[in-house]
Amino acid sequence: MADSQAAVKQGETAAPNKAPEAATSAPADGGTKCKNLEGAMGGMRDPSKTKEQEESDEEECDENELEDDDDDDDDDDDEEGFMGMLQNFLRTKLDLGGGGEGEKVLDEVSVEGVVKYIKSGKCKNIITMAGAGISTSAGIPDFRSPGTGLYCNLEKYNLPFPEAIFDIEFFKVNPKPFFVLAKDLYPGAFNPTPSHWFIRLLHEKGLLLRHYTQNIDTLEHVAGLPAEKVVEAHGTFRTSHCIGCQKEYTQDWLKEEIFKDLIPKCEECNNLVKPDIVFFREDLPAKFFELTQSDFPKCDLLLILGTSLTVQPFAMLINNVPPSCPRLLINREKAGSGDPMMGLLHGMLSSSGLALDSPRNIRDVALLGDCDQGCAKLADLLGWKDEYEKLIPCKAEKGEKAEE
Ligand code: CNA
Repeated sequence: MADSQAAVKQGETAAPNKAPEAATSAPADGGTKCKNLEGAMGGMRDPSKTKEQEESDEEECDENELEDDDDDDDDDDDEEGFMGMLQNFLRTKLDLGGGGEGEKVLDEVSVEGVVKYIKSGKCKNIITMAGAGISTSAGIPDFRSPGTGLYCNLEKYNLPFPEAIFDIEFFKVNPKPFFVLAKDLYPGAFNPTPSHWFIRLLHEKGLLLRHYTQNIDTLEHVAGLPAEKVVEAHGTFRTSHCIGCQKEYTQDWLKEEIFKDLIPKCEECNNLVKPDIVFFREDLPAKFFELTQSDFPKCDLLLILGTSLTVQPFAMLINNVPPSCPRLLINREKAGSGDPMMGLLHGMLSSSGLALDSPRNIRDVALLGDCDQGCAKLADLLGWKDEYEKLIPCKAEKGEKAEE
């Protein structure tokens, strides 16, 4: 993955469950410091650094920025992307620049209200935003679920804290846990879940503007979503690069190394080779910034599925839809009510994110529980049950057998 695209990095607003040793185990940063601090503008903190380390990094960052002319153009584009997100956020939340409170488009702020809205034909540009929760029923653990999430498997992967597995600085020092996980989760070993098939059905119905996913398991592709409909915000396993000389490697080459239990090393310079998935503190793909700019203003229904909405900048996208756009969260827990921008705005705002519990809520709905069940309920209420079940291979098979 190119290290030159975006100033906004992947990171978390909160870093629960950090082991104290995590604060000292990460190495001194080798060249990504400026970007880390720019990432911190989104309210993120580098989980492995102390405040003192961050301050000293900031000083070095300023110096590096003065020297680093080559990156200026890219940085300008990146800033535009980030500022666009910020402007949308402020327009929505502070009523700056027009629009005011959104119009009420749901007759009823409920799942039934959302279904009625979809059925009315007024809703034509649905964006889906997904996280690890849409893939847990395929057997891929998320980070946080009790009992199954990576939080509960720290010993298996020899991790000081769950996010370390996707932390670029941790990876440079100890890549083994990542490659053990990569073998466990390697694309091809899992099948799409009913939630993936529901998103595919939205596409078949001509309603899906774009699917934004934080997942790296490629299951939306296996479910047949065309590549142009999918934004893999946190990258993909399809290509890999040497983290030193940037030589590109194919998925087959990487797979062979991983399945031989080797740590993939560059044939040219012997540095580590890493799949192009975005680790914490790395750049998100340029496609993410380009498409969010054009897609979110057009969105007329946002479906948020299986995500804790804690990883930035992905999580803050929920604020980029128009003020009237309904937002439906399908998740085991209420997520997204916190304010991802508070770190930046230093308390200027009292609330943001989903307004699920606000008396002024006119558009946010939560369908709490299992994603697959939530999608099945939606399909049912929408009158799409038969089509939906025909799309899901195991259900379709059962249906055929029953007919025989
Ligand atoms: P997360 O922070 O682990 O949150 C998952 C959310 O989904 C939680 O709120 C859970 O309660 C909820 N959840 C879990 N299972 C279900 C279910 N069956 N039905 C409904 N809700 C459920 O994961 P996020 O995606 O929010 O965090 C983003 C990280 C996780 C990204 O950087 C990913 O790359 C990373 N990740 C991806 C995968 C994958 O590709 N499948 C797996 C694990 C982690």
